[in-house]
Amino acid sequence: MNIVVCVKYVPDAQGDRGFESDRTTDREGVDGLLSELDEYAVEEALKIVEAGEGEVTVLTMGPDDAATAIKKSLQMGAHQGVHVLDEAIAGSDAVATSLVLAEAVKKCGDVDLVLTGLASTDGVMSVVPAMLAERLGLPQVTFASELTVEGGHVRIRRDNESFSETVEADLPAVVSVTDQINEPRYPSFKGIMAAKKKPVQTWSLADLGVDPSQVGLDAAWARVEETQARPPREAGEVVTDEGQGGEALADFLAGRRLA
Ligand SMILES: Cc1cc2nc3c(=O)[nH]c(=O)nc-3n(C[C@H](O)[C@H](O)[C@@H](O)COP(=O)(O)OP(=O)(O)OC[C@H]3O[C@@H](n4cnc5c(N)ncnc54)[C@H](O)[C@@H]3O)c2cc1C
Repeated sequence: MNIVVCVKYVPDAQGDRGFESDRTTDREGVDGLLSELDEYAVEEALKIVEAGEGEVTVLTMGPDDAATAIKKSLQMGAHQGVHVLDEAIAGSDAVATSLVLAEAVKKCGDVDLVLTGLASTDGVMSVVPAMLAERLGLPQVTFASELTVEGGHVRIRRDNESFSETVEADLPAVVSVTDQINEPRYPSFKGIMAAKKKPVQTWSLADLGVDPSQVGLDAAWARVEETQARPPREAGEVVTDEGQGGEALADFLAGRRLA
């Protein structure tokens, strides 16, 4: 079972995130890391391969620093990495991202399963997996909170508020997983040392046969027109309970039409 896991390098959500003058995400001004939701996809791939056989390849598209996302995945146990790195990619939207990732998956050769996170923690569009499946001509099943691979099929459970459904697709397939699916492992000391020797290939757009005019900000189908920082949170109202706490709470909720 050869699995490709798409992993994105994103600005740390704990940092003070901002935008460039062209309103693309500022990726230099704040530390980046492997998108936390992608750790679940890496963990699931490792579990599948450990229960049988095969290899896990992690694939990222992003600037130099995106190698950090590959490194963390290799430390967790992935076997190899692919980094698509090309200046023309900067400013790409989800449509262009899916094009580049699809061509990279094809170049990886015989792939049985493509796993992704539920969404990146920066763009949070949740559309790249579906676009990727369309471009690869593969079935896609999304939002998996449980996953089994058996006899050439992948079976997943999707949960929503009122019911759960079980969905099956033939392999190869593209599957996005939620943060309910597993508990991602921390890299062990052994894993950190082993990662240093694992192969990472760097591919350009030319290596993938992608025309640079199809990617980047100028080719984006959607543009961010305006950004506004969310106003800082106002200090809460403190009520000292001197016997009237319940009433004060009821008034507070009623005043906001919450009760
Ligand atoms: C309204 C809106 C407008 C936007 N407009 C622009 C714009 O004009 N210009 C611009 O540059 N950007 C724009 N973006 C951002 C851009 O579309 C995303 O950053 C793009 O990389 C993919 O979408 P996403 O990150 O939300 O991925 P999602 O669809 O949320 O990602 C799902 C999964 O796909 C995988 N994945 C996604 N991206 C990568 C990657 N690069 N490498 C590896 N795996 C990946 C990960 O596994 C991830 O968990 C916009 C975003 C929004 C929400």
